[in-house]
Amino acid sequence: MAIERTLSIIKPDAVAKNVIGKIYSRFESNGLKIVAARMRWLSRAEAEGFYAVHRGKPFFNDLVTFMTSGPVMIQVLEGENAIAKNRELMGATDPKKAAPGTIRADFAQSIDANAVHGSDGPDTAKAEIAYFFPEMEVYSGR
Ligand code: RTP
Ligand code: MG
Repeated sequence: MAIERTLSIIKPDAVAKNVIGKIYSRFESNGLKIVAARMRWLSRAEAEGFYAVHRGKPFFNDLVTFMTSGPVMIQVLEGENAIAKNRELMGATDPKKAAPGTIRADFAQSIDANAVHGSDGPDTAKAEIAYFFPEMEVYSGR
C-alpha cells in the first residue's frame, strides 16, 4: 500500500477542550506520523481560501466564522493509506452519525463544531498541505 500524506486540522472546539494530545495519540497509535505541525489562529481570508470549494453553500459563512473563532492545530500526517485512514479515525461529518470510538463521536458536539478536518482525496491533500506548509517544513517520517 502507498505511503501518503494528508492534512489534518484540530478545530477550535477541540483545541479549547484541551484534547490535542488525545487526538495526536489516536493518530500515532494507528500508524499515522506527525511530520509537520503548527498552531495558528486563521484569518477570515485564510479560512475562506482553505474552504473555497464550499463557497456559496448555505453553511459556508458559519463554517468560516467557526474556523476563525480560536486557534487551530494544523498537521501533516504520513503513513500507509493516510488519507482514508485519517477519515476513518475522524468519523462522519455529523458527530451524531459518527461511529463509536471515532474522534468526532468522542470529542465533537455538532456538525459545525466537529473537532477535526481531514483531506478527502489525493488532490485535496496535496493542495491543502501546500496551503499551510512549504515542502521543506514537512519532515518525512521514514
Ligand atoms: P472537513 O472538510 O472539515 O474535514 O469535514 P468533512 O469533509 O467531513 O465535511 P465537508 O462536507 O467537507 O464540510 C466541511 C465542514 O462544513 C460543515 N458542514 N456543515 N450544516 C451542514 O449541512 C454542513 N455540512 C458541512 C462541517 O463542519 C464540515 O466539517
Ligand atoms: Mg471536507
